[in-house]
Amino acid sequence: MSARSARETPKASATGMPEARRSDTGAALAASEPARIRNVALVGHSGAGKTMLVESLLAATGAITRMGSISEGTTVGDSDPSAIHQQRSVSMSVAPIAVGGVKVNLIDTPGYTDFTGELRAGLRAADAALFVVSAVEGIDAATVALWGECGKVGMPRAVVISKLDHPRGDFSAAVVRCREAFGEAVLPLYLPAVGNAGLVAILGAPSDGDQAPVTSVDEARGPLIEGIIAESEDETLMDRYLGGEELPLADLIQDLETAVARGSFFPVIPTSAETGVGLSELMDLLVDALPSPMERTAPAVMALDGKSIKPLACDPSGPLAAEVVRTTVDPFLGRVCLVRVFSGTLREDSSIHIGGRGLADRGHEDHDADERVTHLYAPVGSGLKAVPQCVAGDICAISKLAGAETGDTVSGREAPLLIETWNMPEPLMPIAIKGASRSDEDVLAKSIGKVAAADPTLRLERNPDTHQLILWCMGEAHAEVVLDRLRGQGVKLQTVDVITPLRETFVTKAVGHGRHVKQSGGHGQFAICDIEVEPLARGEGFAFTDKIVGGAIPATFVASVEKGVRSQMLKGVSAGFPVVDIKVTLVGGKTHSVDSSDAAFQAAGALALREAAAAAKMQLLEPVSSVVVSVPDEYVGAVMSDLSGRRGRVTGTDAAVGEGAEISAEVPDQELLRYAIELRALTAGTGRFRRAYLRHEPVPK
Ligand SMILES: Nc1nc2c(ncn2[C@@H]2O[C@H](COP(=O)(O)OP(=O)(O)OP(=O)(O)O)[C@@H](O)[C@H]2O)c(=O)[nH]1
Ligand SMILES: [Mg+2]
Repeated sequence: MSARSARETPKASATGMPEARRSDTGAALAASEPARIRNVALVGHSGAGKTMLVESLLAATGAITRMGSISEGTTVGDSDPSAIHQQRSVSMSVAPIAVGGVKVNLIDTPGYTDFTGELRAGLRAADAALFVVSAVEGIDAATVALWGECGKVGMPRAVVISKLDHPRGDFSAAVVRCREAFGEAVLPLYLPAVGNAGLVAILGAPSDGDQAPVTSVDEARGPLIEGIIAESEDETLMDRYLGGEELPLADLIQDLETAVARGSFFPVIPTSAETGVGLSELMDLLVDALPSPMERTAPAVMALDGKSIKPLACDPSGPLAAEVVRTTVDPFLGRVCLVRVFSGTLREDSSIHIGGRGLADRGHEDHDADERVTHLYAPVGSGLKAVPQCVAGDICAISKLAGAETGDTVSGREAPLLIETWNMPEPLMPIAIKGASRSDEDVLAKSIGKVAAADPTLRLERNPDTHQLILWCMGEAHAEVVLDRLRGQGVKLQTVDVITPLRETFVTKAVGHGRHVKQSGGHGQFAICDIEVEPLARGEGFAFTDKIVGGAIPATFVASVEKGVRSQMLKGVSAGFPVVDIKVTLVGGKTHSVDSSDAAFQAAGALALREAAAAAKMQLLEPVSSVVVSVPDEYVGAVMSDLSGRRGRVTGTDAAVGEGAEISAEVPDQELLRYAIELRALTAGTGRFRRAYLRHEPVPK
């Protein structure tokens, strides 16, 4: 098949087996113009074969001399130690191939849910998505949801059925499942030949050299032609076709390619990374049918003051607007930023402005800095090849940018711009870590900032109540990557149980007598105070009143009593958790003219509170969060009953938001520690939730 080239060469390659691949590795690195660039993100469930597909395309175009393997950890895409260890991609990676003078940036994304942040970044850098569906395992619900999301933003898509060579691979069944999941506009352009020796084109007349397809081409041709015509802008085609007219192949192919680039028709190509079947046809499709960056709308930009600016065109001579889609820390090159250029041209030795906004809640303060591009590279997986420039539409890497983080905008120093960041997923699974020793704590404190700066799906929290260092992660696999990165920086650390920050309060009134008297030898200590403690309403915190009559305790020492009470409240009185929501009234006491002091009254105040607590009925309070879960309708029942199993109170359901439902509930934090992964298991990966601290509530007995 051949799209734009079909117009130049009337005999499209779709009529037969495509010729052997031309290789042009030089052109793969630096594109000269946007029209000769394609950015395609490979997406689909974990294990579908995305990384191997990229590997086989790199080998087929001569970019690498031999294919690596996942099990040996030798692929271009998965070179991260965590990826090798986990035997799956843990981050996005970009590798360019040259196909007939066109630079195709293959953006491999991880399929595992923990790494959706990387998937989002990959899609941001892409102009089209290639859904890789395994002929063995099929499609998961998260991939179906992603298809829908791409549909909403009109992203052009194509489908690759992978692992054709696999003994259990079933192409026809995979196509049926794709059409059920993705819709009727998904149709194969080729069929596998008997024995998977090659592909047979469905469009066009069979030639002598064609091999026998496994199923009838004639049966597949009708629906394909009708599918193309249905999406064609030429409304006369259908009548001509129904009237029995043989439509010119070149016209059909042109219509097909237009529909693909527009995101209304989705071709399916069978492939095997193992045997190389289908790679050539896939490359033709990528170049001919997928849109160039010029055909896609760039994200909205604004000036630094927030004023919006007219949309930017993908023009190498326009103002520079680029976005950091990924950041890594290289031991030699320092911070390496993967950048998608939307407008203008990035050049070596040029001055740029770097700005980031809107991620302060994850520990990434808003920032602005002028920096210099010293080195520009074309990324090839984790490898970097120096290039002099990067034009609009292309993807490159910049090293040694001191302050740049994922999501930042790179623009010209004279006309700084801001691109609104894409939607990044919120990390919702906490893990607590600490250094193995005190000196490791110091190394940890330094390294953790670096690791967090490179990963917007990681949030750090130093819990003020428990003093634990909490890493909010996307899930266990993500946590493992974060820990690997920290250990890679030489930190010896251990994970510990997350402590839920409980609090304590008084349920009944009580009095406390604080007597701190030490008068044997030397300067003595003398302080006596009597307090009454009574419960306050939830959330009211602390109130202190002085009801002493006759100056039994002078005002300065009244303040000392209050200080002592407050510090005891922070330390806790029985269970070691802070005391909240109490009113303390100072009702009496005694002072000594020489031996009384601030310290003595603080000690007496603290003691009085402990005494009162011992006499009162106390209660533990636990944090409760408001949780909003979004799920497809079929999971609503399961999610609701699971929430009540977590001591949650469902406060409402809303079915009106798009497809699926939103369930609101109030759930104790203790029950949410692993909800990020448990909800996923409960809903086949389709459930999402957000949470916000609500209040502390009594822990049920
Ligand atoms: N037989 C066969 N196996 C394949 C093929 N492609 C990939 N595999 C195997 O399938 C497994 C998963 O392949 P990957 O390329 O890592 O899959 P992925 O889609 O990148 O997975 P994630 O990175 O987790 O999203 C590996 O063991 C591959 O060797 C293929 O064409 N044929
Ligand atoms: Mg992979």
